[in-house]
Amino acid sequence: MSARVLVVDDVLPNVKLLAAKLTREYFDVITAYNGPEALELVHRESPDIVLLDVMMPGMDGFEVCEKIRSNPATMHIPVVMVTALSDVTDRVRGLEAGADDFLTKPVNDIALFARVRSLVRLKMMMDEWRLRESTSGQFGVIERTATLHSESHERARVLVLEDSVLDFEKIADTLRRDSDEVVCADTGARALERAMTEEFELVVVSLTLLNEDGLRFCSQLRSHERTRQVPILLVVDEGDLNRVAKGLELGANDYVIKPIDRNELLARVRTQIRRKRYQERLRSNYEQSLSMALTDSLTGVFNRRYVNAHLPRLLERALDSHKPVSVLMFDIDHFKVVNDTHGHDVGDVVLKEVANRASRNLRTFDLVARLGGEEFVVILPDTDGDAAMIVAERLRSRISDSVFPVPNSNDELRVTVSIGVSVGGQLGDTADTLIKRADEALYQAKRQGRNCVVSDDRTEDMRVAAAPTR
Ligand code: GH3
Ligand code: MG
Repeated sequence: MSARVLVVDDVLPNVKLLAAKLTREYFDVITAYNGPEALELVHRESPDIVLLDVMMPGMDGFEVCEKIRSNPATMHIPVVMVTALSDVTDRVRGLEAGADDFLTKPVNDIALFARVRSLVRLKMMMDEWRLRESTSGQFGVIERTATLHSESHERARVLVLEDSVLDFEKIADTLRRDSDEVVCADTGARALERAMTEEFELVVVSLTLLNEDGLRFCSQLRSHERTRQVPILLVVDEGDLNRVAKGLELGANDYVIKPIDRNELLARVRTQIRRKRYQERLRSNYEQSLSMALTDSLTGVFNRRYVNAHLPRLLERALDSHKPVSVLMFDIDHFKVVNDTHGHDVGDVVLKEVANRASRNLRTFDLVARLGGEEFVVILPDTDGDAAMIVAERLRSRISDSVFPVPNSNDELRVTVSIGVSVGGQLGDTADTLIKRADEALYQAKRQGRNCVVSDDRTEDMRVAAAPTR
């Protein structure tokens, strides 16, 4: 994984040393010697991560970090503060300024590289989600997502794997300040069982368990689909940085060192929970807008865009499997009269009910779509002309045989549809020709007096040829 790292420090040898180490690990390094220069590079070069010194003349690291965080164009870039300050209050101040981590010089190389890699990996994943969300947002159906920093961090459900009652109590007591619900498990097996059956927004894993290695549990969490995305925060003894590095490689997101400082724990937990919620929001917006882009908002059935994408694929498959695909095209008869007599709103209700009746009377893998206006299409995979005619006839009668209630009135409506049928799945059949043939058959049905089913000529020929001779 190659990534661009911005190293910021006012002391030249510090920059050189860190840059050399990172270059040796194949990172692409850029450097800045003061706050304003760092901000300019952040804008111009959009690095994947910033390693930021805190004490610099003029603008210090806290301020640089706050500025990066307050600009929507740069707020997603991970920032690690690397500093001679070792006071817990400085560390908490750094985390509160929005830093993802706060490392004290001299920095352990293994821990640093592992940290950089895991933050860069996370950033790339988030970038991917943001990109997808913004693409899907171009369909204009979803309100833009709030920012990472406007997410709430309270009332999370947290699972803690810890076998020391004292340590668990300290963690739980701290997290309850944010009204979190904290659940304890004292073995990896019990923790895994709960993680697989319940929802958690964060898992805290102690690496100081007496009888087992907490990293095994981390690796199990990452290998199951259900728990792959849950953030993991490690709790480690000082001097155990090699295992921290291993944990970050395995996919843990962050760590705190014992003895735990409550404010630091809280700051790190909040970051993880916010990020998790933000990511969930991006993902659900994306999925929602995708489904909205492919469905008809009035009736909830698929739209023309989906048919255009899906029918060609069904035809390809039909060619391979030698199974036909049938298309029913139907249109409400004299729908204009419904609108003119009862109003557009009642017209809409009729459209919904027609879509409903069609969907309810088909197999689950058949597909109903509204092409526009009062015109619908039904696609029936693995269905020949005879079967398609039976389905079409059933559909026609389900719509015409029982009346449609008119909302807010005692009136009832009788609605009928005309249906055209075509069958494809042979070489040369395309989605366009199949739909066109069904459309021509539909036109014939209208001419024959409406409320009836007609198949197109080719489909009719195939049915006659396939019929048993008497
Ligand atoms: P035919 O039997 O020949 O199909 O006659 P028709 O009246 O159904 O056909 P025509 O094409 O003349 O009229 C279709 C009407 O459908 C006109 C249009 O206002 C109405 N319509 C199209 N889309 C919508 C919609 O989303 N809601 C409502 N309520 N009406 C719609
Ligand atoms: Mg019509």
